Amino acid sequence: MTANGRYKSRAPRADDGEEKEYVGFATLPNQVHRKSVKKGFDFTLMVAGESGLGKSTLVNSLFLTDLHKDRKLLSAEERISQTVEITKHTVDIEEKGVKLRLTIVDTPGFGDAVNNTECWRPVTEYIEQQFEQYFRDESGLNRKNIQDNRVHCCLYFIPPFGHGLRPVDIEFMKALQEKVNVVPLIAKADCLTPSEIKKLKDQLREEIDKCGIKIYQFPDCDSDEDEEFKKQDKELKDSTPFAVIGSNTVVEARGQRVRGRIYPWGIVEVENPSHCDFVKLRTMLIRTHMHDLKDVTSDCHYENYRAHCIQTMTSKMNADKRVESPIPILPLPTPDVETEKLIKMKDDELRRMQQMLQKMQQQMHEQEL
Ligand SMILES: Nc1nc2c(ncn2[C@@H]2O[C@H](COP(=O)(O)OP(=O)(O)O)[C@@H](O)[C@H]2O)c(=O)[nH]1
Ligand SMILES: [Mg+2]
Repeated sequence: MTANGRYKSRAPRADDGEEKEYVGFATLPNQVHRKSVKKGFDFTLMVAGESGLGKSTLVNSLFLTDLHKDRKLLSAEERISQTVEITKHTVDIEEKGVKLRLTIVDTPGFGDAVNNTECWRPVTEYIEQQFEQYFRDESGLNRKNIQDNRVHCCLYFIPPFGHGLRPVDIEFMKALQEKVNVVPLIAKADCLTPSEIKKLKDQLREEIDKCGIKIYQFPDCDSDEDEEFKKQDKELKDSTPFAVIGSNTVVEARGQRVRGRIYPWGIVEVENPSHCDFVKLRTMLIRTHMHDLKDVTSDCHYENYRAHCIQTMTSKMNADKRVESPIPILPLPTPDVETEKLIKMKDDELRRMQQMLQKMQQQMHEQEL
């Protein structure tokens, strides 16, 4: 655990030689308690941004699996009618005896619709639904076996063509920032030269700061860490927002088979650190910061949601109490079946909420002791 209370683990040295064959989450046990190893890990990664920026391609490249092979192609009409349709793919992967249940939440993206006002809403709603489900499960009876579907990280894709953030990017990230760890990325970095990438990164960092967008902050490095680790950490922080390239094709480069894109003038390699920050992103997500991303999700984003829920429930109950009238009410006409059903549902809901609240208060009380 670091001084600021967040766990971390070490990224492998460049000479580990594992990068090619493994995704790399076998190092996860270093990040968390060994007890979790048997149970496995849940991690949910979301991608968001304009359509066509390479989101689906990148997640495929990240986890060496074709998550979208079953995807059916939509006709032009279907695509126009759908503004944002969220799809969820779960893969169970096992590496060196370590199980990872990885969920990718792909948002086909905005930009297809003429009007992009509030295009972020389905995405934030999705995130909140997962919180809601978790909140219900947590207050239920089977608290030991909760499946954690909360979104731990959202990669937000920024187009490489513009000159910085567009109003829609600012709005989108701001809508997400209190609910999820936002990691901005420069998409399709092969469209830019190294100096253009540097310029765009500087500009984006400045704009993110100026607009008050709260992106995921890498935890501080402890002062007693060795120099090599500090260097690695600084490099990671200096590379943000990561410039990435995705590809689903394996090509031959320098006598090796690698993921890349072939152009008339040469090959762009996804996993070549001098071509883009793909490896840095994958290392960050899987090897070094997965646990911190989960921690921040649970301790900040979910806690905010939970506190808000409890507050709403308390005020609703107080309001209901006040409405109870001391004056005897005249007998009402017999309600029809539908109305009776509705009243019963409302009653049940209220009872559930009261039970939940009591349980929460008891838990809070226990924690305080
Ligand atoms: N030049 C370039 N093209 C890419 C990259 N990643 C994906 N593409 C291409 O961009 C198109 C859209 O990709 P897709 O992953 O479906 O984008 P999505 O709509 O954001 O999910 C496809 O033709 C991809 O081959 C990249 O890094 N660079
Ligand atoms: Mg897509």
